[in-house]
Amino acid sequence: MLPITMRFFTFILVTITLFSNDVFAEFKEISKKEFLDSNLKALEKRFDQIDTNKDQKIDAKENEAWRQKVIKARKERAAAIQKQQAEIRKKVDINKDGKISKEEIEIYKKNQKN
Ligand SMILES: [Ca+2]
Ligand SMILES: [Ca+2]
Repeated sequence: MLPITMRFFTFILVTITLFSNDVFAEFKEISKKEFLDSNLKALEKRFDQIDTNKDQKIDAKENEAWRQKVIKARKERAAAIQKQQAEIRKKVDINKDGKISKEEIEIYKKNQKN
């Protein structure tokens, strides 16, 4: 792959990531207490999700089940991103030769702006 194509797909990937998570959703400021409190809540929620039998302990079985769940979610997310990338690649590759030319990138960018 040409470096420019790689840069382009990095750009697309970043764009997808930014629009799918509200990474830069209006952020004002947060105090240390607010930060810790919100993270503590998130941690507590996470604990409750892992502790499926609600005995207030995480045993090896629950830990492994959670680990598998996290791995599965990551794989699904990676597959979804790959699918999105493939779809974009298909759209960009106007002449369907399986390669992305500089011109095709320029046309795609231009169409994105409109
Ligand atoms: Ca438990
Ligand atoms: Ca092409």
